[in-house]
Amino acid sequence: PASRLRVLLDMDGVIADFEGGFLKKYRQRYPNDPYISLEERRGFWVSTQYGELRGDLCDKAISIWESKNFFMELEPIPGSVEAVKEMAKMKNTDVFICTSPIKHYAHCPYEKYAWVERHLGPDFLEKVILTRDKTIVSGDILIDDKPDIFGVEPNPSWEHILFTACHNKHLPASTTQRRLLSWADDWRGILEGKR
Ligand code: DGP
Repeated sequence: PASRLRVLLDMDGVIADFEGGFLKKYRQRYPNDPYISLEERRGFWVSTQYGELRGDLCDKAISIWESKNFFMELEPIPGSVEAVKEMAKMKNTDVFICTSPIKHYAHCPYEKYAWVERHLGPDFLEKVILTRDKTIVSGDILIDDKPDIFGVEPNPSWEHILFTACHNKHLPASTTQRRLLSWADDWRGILEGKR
């Protein structure tokens, strides 16, 4: 009997638009401060690049995603909701949302569940994995926009598929890391290739 394919999906940058939501709220809250357009984003950590722009902007950036309703009000990444729902209905396929909450826990974990319920439906609440270490979660594929995913397990079971985002699109093509360019790209082909 065919064994099941287990797909782990990152949330921020893959299903929910963290970068777009951040920039919009940052500009609203700090209209007189400089900002980094999505075209100019480099590196996974938003606060690092803002801190390089001007020292005080690191804490201002952090204040945005630590605010109530930041995670709740993120827009879906185009095509993500349709793709995740279709994927979850595929035969012999188990889909989990594997996301790292920020350490400021006042709002983020609650709002991530609320976002999943709102956009994907209550059944998906069964599929949420909150962890700061994705290497200890087993799966066949992890679709994630973070280029370097490390933790206590040196040999994770999943293949990391790099989801293209504003901050990683300029990284040189890797011979070891495959990419999913967007939800319009061939995610079905990637899944079929792992069965
Ligand atoms: P994940 O996408 O699951 O690896 O979670 C990473 C989280 O960190 C996500 O909510 C985005 C957020 N993030 C982005 N830039 C920064 C940063 O500079 N500092 C912190 N603390 N979190 C950041």
